[in-house]
Formats: sequence, C-alpha cells, structure tokens
Amino acid sequence: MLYPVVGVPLVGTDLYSRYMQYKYIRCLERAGAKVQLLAPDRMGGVGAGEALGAESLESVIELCAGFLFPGGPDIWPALYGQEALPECGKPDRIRDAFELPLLRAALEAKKPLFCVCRGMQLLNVALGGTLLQDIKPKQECEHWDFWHRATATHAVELDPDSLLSHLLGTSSTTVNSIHHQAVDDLGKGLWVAADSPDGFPEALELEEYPFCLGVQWHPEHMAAKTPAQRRLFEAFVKACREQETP
Ligand SMILES: [Mn+2]
Repeated sequence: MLYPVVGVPLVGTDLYSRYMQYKYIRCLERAGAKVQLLAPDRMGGVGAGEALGAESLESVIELCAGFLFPGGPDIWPALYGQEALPECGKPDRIRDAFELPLLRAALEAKKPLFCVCRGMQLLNVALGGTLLQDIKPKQECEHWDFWHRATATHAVELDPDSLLSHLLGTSSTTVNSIHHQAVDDLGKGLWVAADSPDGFPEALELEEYPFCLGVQWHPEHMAAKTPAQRRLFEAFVKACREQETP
C-alpha cells in the first residue's frame, strides 16, 4: 500500500496532549503514512482501564501495518515489579493497560515499531526490562529540557553497527531530552544502540526483528530543523509499507 496505516495510541485530549500528538502525526504523514489514532473507547467498546479484548486487539493488529508508541507519563512501576518511589510521576493506568498488551501483540505479529520516549520505556517493560524511576540524582547532564526541544540538549554516542547510526549517518550526534526516567535492566533481545555521556540508554534496538527502533529523545520535535531526524520516520514508514506489500 502506498500510504501504510500506522497505529498511534492516543496521547490525550487536552491542549498540551493534542499539540504533542500533532507533532507525531505531522512527521508520519510527511513520511507517507496514514495515521490511525487508537484509543481504548474506540476499539470495540473497551472501557477505560480494561485490557483490550482478544478480538479487538486482533483487528487492530490486522488494520495497522506498524505502530508508533508515543511519549507520555511515567509507567506504573508495578508493571516492572517495583513499588513506586516518591519521585515517580503519576502514572496513567488507562494508557498503560491499553498500550502494553497492544505493544506485546504488535511484537508477536512482528509489526514495524517506532517507540519514542515513554514508548521506548514501554518497549523495555513489554520485554521484561525495568526502569530507573528517577535519574535526576545520577545524571551528569540535563535530561529535562522542554525549552530546547526543537534543537538539542545533550550528546549521544551511537553504536556504529546500529540501524540508528546508519539512518542518521553518524556515530555521534546531539538530541533533545525531555525525560526523568531511563531504561535500567534491558528487556529480552534489546540492546543499547545509543547512550548519553552520563551512560543512560538513549536508543534501543531489538535483535532478530524486522524493524524496531526505540529512542529516548523526541525526533518529532527535532524533525523541522534537523533533516537527519526525519529519516527515522521515513525509514519506519518504509518498513510499514514493505510489511503490507511483501
Ligand atoms: Mn536524554
């Protein structure tokens, strides 16, 4: 299909969420995707906080060529086997309950995946990994810098063998940063494709998987000024297109 359908879980309906959501939609559409927003109440009447029924989950997996998991609130720590620390942000249990089974089903179906910020953390949790609930006491460079989201805040070192390094055409670059948590123990099959100068994973890739890219930064905010970051969306949408026309 020329314009592959990319499923994107709904970020939220308030003004701020809609602005954040618009950024992903714009980048995906510019890369040639047709975006399908996914929300619990739009999928077979599944109620807030409930897991998707097997039947509706199946139809969503069938409908979408690939999925982008967007940024958002901290994941409920119980989902990776921890008690919430006071520093952990308020989780959105509805999004967690909706997105985690969706991501696992997408992994099962080997759908192309692009996981951004919270999305990358969710990817790690979906594969059995854990998160650092607050990196502020350990960080040596700024990781929460909303103001410079269109440009960059810190350096990242890329694994030269990574898809990411291939797409960005470099083994070191600078990225924006709007997170206070980080991937800790890695989920099964994941490896660190990029890290920050203070050693936090900034990108993940998945072994023996057609297309799976997780980034801790926000390429959707950098894309307008940094053409290289657009290539991440272009490569993802291309993988989705190829998924539909084998
Ligand atoms: Mn960062």
